[in-house]
Amino acid sequence: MTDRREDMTTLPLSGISGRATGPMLFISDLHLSPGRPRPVKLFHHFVDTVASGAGGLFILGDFFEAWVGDDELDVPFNAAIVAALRRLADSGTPLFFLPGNRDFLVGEDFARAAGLTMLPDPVTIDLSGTPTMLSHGDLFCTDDAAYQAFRSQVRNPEWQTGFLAQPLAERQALAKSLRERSERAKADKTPLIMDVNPTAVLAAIHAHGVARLIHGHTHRPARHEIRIGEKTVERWVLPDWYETGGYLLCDDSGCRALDLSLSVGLS
Ligand code: LP5
Ligand code: MN
Repeated sequence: MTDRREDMTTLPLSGISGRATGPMLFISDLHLSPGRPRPVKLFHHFVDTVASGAGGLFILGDFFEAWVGDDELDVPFNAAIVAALRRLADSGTPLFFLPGNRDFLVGEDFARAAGLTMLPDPVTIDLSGTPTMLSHGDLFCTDDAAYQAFRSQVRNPEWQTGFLAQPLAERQALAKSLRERSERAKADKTPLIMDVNPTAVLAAIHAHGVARLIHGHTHRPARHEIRIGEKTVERWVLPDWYETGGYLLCDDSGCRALDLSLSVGLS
């Protein structure tokens, strides 16, 4: 599989549009897997309630706990999730998917089955007149040199072709052992090393001329303000969905973070 998405850093600001009415919603880091039922329950509530009236839904990576190739579509757990996305798309909510470090191997078969549009990382869109950069966020974790070296390796198209040629069960086993290795590696890293690097964030903001950045990955939900001369740039960090789940809602009046379990009455 080639990963040309990596080369395409921006789309025309007018390149993405949603329903004429309805807010744009942003989610990431659901980490959906059969072994973790709560995010799955939250996801189905979200689709049936909040997302069904949205102008567009942007999924900014780590939607799945791990995705080792589009033959994962045949796994019944994944098929049910993809069917829910498809119903949402068919009901009129445009869906966009920007992969994360857990699901960068989603491909065209997945996109077709779910009825969504794949996005490169990063990508710039026009949100009610505000140029906004979307990213999973791991790109900005430049202090984590071991991770960035690993990232370069697995985002390499030749590496991906070789990996995808292996049987599904072997890929799943490799991903499992890599997860364990990653957890051990993280235990030796400081929280600061695993956060975004402010200089990398600033450089991307300058390079893309945006006034807002929305990303996930770090699981540290927040709204940060970055002062650049007279200008204030917003950096929104999306939450994971392990416990409560949450999403960012943006409309003509700006963006606000909403707690999903409160809005759907889950406890
Ligand atoms: O995912 P998270 O948030 O817990 O940690 C990330 C970084 N870790 C990863 C690895 C993923 O968790 C592994 C899961 C991948 C599933 C699907 C992939 C399909 C391909 C599978 C290929 C076998 O992304 C972690 C960061 C952290 O975010 C914070 O930013 O620190 O990075 C690491 O832990 C990486 C280690 O520092 C270095 C790992 C070296 C492993 C070398 C293996 C070389 C072989 C490569 C191919 C098998
Ligand atoms: Mn991530």
